[in-house]
Amino acid sequence: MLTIYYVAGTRAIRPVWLCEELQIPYQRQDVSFDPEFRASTEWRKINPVGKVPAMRDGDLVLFESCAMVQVILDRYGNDQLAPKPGTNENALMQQWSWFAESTLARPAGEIVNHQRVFGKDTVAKAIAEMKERVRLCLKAVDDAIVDKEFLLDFGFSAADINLGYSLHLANKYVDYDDLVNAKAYYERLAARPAFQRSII
Ligand SMILES: N[C@@H](CCC(=O)N[C@@H](CS)C(=O)NCC(=O)O)C(=O)O
Repeated sequence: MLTIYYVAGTRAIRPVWLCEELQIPYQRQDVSFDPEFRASTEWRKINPVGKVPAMRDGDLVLFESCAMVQVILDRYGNDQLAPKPGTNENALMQQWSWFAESTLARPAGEIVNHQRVFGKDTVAKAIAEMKERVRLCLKAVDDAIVDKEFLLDFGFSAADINLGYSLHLANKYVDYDDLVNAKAYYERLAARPAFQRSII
């Protein structure tokens, strides 16, 4: 049985959302986000840098949420939610998935980390700089989604799941009501029943 190690609000939402969209069997195992647990030998065997999420499928243990999304698609996707490998549409799915984690979620995640570590001693300039980086990404999404329901002409895909989580994260820290296309796109994604099931 596919197991997703889950903490609410984290990138565990991505693989859980995908399983819910695909309607495949999986088990959600809630784990602690407590730093002590994440530093434990037990957890470090699963995620060597003590982050969340992780996934187990038989002998396979994985960290990195977007890799989990791709592996679930490859193993259980049945050709759904992803354009054929090698096509331009698939290339765009890869592009937006990498963008979601390595370009948008990176500064958004650093806002979270910075606030968690420094508490009331946060460096306002550092937070402002990271918010600017997030805004730049949100503007790119806003421009890309004009007159489109989802990122790809293919329709709803794993790219929307990967980016949807990053928007969910950014939404908590950066105001982007003025980016009406990006905002409406996030609201469309957030209204999906499978997304709703992934956040509770
Ligand atoms: N690129 C990793 C990022 C994992 C990550 O940063 N997870 C956050 C929660 S969403 C975390 O565990 N943060 C704790 C920390 O960095 O100390 C992924 O996509 O799985």
